[in-house]
Amino acid sequence: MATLRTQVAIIGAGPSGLLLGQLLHRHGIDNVIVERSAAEHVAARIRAGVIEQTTIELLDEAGVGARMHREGLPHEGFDLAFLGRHLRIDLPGLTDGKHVMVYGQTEITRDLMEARQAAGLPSFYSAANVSLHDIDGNAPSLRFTDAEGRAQELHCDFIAGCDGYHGASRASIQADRLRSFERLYPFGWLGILADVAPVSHELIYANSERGFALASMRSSTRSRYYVQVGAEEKVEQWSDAAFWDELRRRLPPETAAKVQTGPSIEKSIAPLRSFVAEPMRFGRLFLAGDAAHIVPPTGAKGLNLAASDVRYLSRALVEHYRERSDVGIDRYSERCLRRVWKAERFSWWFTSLMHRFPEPGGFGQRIQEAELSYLEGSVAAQTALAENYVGLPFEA
Ligand code: RFL
Ligand code: PHB
Repeated sequence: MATLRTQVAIIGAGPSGLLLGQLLHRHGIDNVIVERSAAEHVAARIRAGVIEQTTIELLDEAGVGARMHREGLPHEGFDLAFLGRHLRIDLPGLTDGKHVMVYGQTEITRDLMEARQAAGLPSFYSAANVSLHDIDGNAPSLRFTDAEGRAQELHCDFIAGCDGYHGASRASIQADRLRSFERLYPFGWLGILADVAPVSHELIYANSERGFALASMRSSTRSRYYVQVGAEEKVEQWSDAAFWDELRRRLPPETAAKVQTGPSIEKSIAPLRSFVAEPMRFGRLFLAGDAAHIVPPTGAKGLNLAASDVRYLSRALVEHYRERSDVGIDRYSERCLRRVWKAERFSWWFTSLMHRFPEPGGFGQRIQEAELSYLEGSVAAQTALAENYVGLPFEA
């Protein structure tokens, strides 16, 4: 067995793991990333699109913001469409000047992977059977099989579990030390990516009789659209033509008439789920990002929450190594969870507001209509939506 040593062993090369690695490197802290998938697979995943100001700042701090500032699209508002009406949420107007940026997770991942490679930082892609050892002692380690089939042992001071919802980190915690909270929604999102101009220069979240739809984008020539589908539906059941027809039925008629269609570059269904695992630290293991929590994508919070965990974790580790203080480490879980639960609340609320729920009696439907109508007439309600959408401030 080959033996290696580093300060921080990072499991997972999603945005959490890659961003953490880059921030630690900038502070002179050694780290090794161990990732189950091949690098090409990681680089090709299509996911999030909207990033908050605080995430933009963190990417700058990691030294990977240049292309984002050149190619990302600053967005100052979005539209809610419902009941034949629509409401524009003016982000800077409601939040004292804040906005968001549309820049794909795929691009962020690419920028981070390139920066990591340029800095010559060690990463093991296509690593199999990653296991965690001695997280409660002072000398934790990871074992895995590398891409060439060699057994590897990686000794470290800390392990960062950045391996997503289905990863090995959370799964390695004894059940009685972990408390999980979960809500499943009776639907998923069918998403399509296509090289056609977006139907509008801002995002449109539509609540229609046929279900939710979202018009988003990646650039002025690339669109990202989603429609709510039943939890049991399969992507194979959806031809591109069927998708475009359904999307147009759910958007306001004048918008639907302008939708440009084309072949899909990517098409997939994501189930919708809310999930939180507590705590987020076990001895020398820290969970970050989707490994610890999932939000339904409606609020565009998943990637941003991952970045917020990484912000707390990178600062805690810098304090540990530079200032010999473990305050940040000891408070990591509690600090993250306060922000996580607020984003969980917002994502659940926005999902409940905009989707159609299979529900007998129609009470929930009327409440939804009342809430939308309240939002229309209340600057206070719009402010609450806007301040959550642009991202809540960090605690001191
Ligand atoms: P990831 O991205 O899942 O990365 C985890 C990595 O760990 C690897 N891994 C393992 N490695 C080693 N050993 C194991 N046993 C392993 N098991 C797994 C995986 O291969 C992977 O590379 O988690 P991370 O880094 O925490 O990042 C989280 C984000 O990816 C996620 O929250 C967002 O994509 C959520 N999300 C959105 N977030 C936003 O902030 N704004 C959005 O607009 C937004 N839209 C979305 C979304 C997610 C979506 N889907 C598909 C779930 C839209 C969609 C449709
Ligand atoms: C996306 O463009 O993928 C996207 C945008 C906004 C969301 C979710 C996903 O709320």
